[in-house]
Amino acid sequence: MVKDKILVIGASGQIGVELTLALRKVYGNANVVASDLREENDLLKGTGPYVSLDVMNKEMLHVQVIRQNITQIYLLAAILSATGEKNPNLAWNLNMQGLLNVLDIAREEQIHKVYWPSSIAVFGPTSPKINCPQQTIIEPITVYGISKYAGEFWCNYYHQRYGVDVRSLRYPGLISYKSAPGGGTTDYAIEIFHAALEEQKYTCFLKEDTYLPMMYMPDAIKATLSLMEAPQDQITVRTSYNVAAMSFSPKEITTAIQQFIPDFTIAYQPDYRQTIADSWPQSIDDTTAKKDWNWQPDFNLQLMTADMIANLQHV
Ligand code: NAD
Ligand code: AKB
Repeated sequence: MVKDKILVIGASGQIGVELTLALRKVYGNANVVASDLREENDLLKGTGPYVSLDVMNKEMLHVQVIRQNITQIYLLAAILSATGEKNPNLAWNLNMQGLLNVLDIAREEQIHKVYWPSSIAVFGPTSPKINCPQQTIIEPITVYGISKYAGEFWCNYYHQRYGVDVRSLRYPGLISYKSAPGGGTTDYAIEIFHAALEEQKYTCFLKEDTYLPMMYMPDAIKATLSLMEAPQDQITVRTSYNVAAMSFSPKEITTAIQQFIPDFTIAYQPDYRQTIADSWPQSIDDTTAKKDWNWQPDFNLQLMTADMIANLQHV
């Protein structure tokens, strides 16, 4: 049996750091090559191989895939929703061309599996707000959402036409304490913890009653590994799976944090990100993921808040 060798692209980012460490636990440190445009994240240093790589440089990417005998690729390099609205062309180019480069190389080199995340940002103002279904009206209004929607259909195309085993999840906003978020609309749900612990006050860029789907990073890692380990015949969605864990507003997370930090206060100063948040669903229906590969989250708002505060207090 051929031993799997994994390339993680965008490994120094919010998800990349934790996913690389989790993959190294499963596949062995030497078998998971971390790569990024920026320098190696401190948490990855000394835990396994690292290469500097630009996913836009297809030739360089191809060379690395051959040189390192790569059999699986996890593509995490992207520009997220808030940064994407500031530079739509850059976001479109990276989010699309990066994916097409990976899919082409996967086809040519017969890579066993590819992972590429989509987002709840594929949905737009005309999608159902509550328990947004797997298949529904999808009319995104951000360049990030448009790139995710197009990307989902490229994944489906490469699977149908060339047999590439590419799998995907529509992550909600991800909350983590290990690595910093990278320019999303849901970043407030991470900033709020740092501000609560450091200054006991926070000014939120979304309104108090803005509900969004969210997930704690350990659940996101669990979902990713479960999806990638599932037998091929259990994967019925080749665009991207809805996954859900919790949904809350800035007001609700403030109340949850006040259980631990009673003096914590919040103020609201909504900016351009409010329009983005208002275009997304408030909650997600993930019945198909539950049915196909037994998806089940472990963390709700209360458990996530307790774990975030406990871990950040020890940093
Ligand atoms: P991030 O911005 O924290 O990390 C992305 C990484 O990609 C960065 O380290 C960056 O240096 C790297 N990168 C950028 N351009 C590159 C290039 N040309 N070549 C190689 N590397 C490059 O993002 P993240 O939050 O870790 O998101 C990872 C993926 O998950 C993205 O596709 C994102 O859309 C998706 N996602 C994230 C969230 C979330 O809440 N974090 C939610 C839904 C979907
Ligand atoms: C963002 O806010 O852009 C991301 C996402 C939900 O895709 N966190």
